[in-house]
Amino acid sequence: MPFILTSRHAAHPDSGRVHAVPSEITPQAVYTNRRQWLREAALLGGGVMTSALPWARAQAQSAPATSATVTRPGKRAALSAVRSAVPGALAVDKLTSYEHITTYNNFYEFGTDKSDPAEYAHTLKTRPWTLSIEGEVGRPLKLGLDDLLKLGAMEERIYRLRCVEGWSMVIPWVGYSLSTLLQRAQPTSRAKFVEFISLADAQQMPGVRSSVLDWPYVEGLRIDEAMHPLTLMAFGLYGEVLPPQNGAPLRLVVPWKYGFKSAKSIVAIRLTEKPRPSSWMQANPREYGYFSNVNPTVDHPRWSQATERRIGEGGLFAPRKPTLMFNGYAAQVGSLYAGMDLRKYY
Ligand SMILES: Nc1nc2c(c(=O)[nH]1)N[C@H]1C(S)=C(S)[C@@H](COP(=O)(O)O)O[C@H]1N2
Ligand SMILES: [Mo]
Repeated sequence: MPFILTSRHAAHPDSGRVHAVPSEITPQAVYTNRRQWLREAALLGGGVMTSALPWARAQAQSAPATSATVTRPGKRAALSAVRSAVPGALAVDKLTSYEHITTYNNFYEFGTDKSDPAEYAHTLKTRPWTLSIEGEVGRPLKLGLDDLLKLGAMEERIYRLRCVEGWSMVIPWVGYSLSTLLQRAQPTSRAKFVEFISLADAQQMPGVRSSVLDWPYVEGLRIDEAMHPLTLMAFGLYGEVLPPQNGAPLRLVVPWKYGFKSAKSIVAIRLTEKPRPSSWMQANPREYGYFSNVNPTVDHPRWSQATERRIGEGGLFAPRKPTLMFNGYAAQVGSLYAGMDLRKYY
């Protein structure tokens, strides 16, 4: 399915980004399997398999992409990972510093200032933690954090994060594709949408006593978006477990959508036949739609979305960067929206 460029997109200076690099043209299954195999070979090290196949070892060693390279700058527990082989999962942009990623946050359950989550989220108790997967599934699940951490192979994914407010970061997440988790629950044929529900506990989260949003924080994706390999269940960043302000112990990351789609501190995932309006849609239906794909050609009613400010790069007066269609992930996700009017479905 080709991604249909409207004349509006074609006219935009960023439209040249709607292309694929060779690794992304290789059928994904082939590419992923090859990388997976190389990774397994690398993990086996001097074991039976590689000594039986000396060329395999040489190949594995010449593939530095198999182990994570981002070093730990914080003081939290390590969460080791391999470099992701999912096409598009390793942005080459300069990483935003750990300091900026963990002190400039949106997490309204802890207050509405950017500095509130870093200041107040230490009261969040992340163990024990249970995630429930429910609704249109053959096998409803209740999973504890230790089970969740073991459920899939942890990958390092370097994603751009674009907030609807017009700022962006580049974050090295650690986690695995949401599809790994959803498949365990065996979605039924009626599962068309997926809801993500964050914890809302006023004891631990002072912001939940305010009425800025209807709690719990709820977000949602169409099932094909949820199953896309780039959609990440994140447990860590910078090679460590998530700090509370970034949505510990597990949060969603959907890199081609505005940041608010990526719900933090999730306690339930519900598969449904019909979409449910998200917290932001309820708060302001005129300003926030269901899809919220990053799109430089569709402005927010109160500001332009054509450009963005990269946090940590030059401050308020630095030149703004052009915002990319689907946040630069058009080659990977554009086909999900083929034929859709992205002005109408914003
Ligand atoms: N539960 C919950 N999830 C949330 C939010 C929130 O307020 N509550 N804010 C969203 C917004 S607006 C953004 S930009 C990202 C910010 O993620 P970060 O602080 O890890 O960069 O989280 C999103 N997820
Ligand atoms: Mo945001």
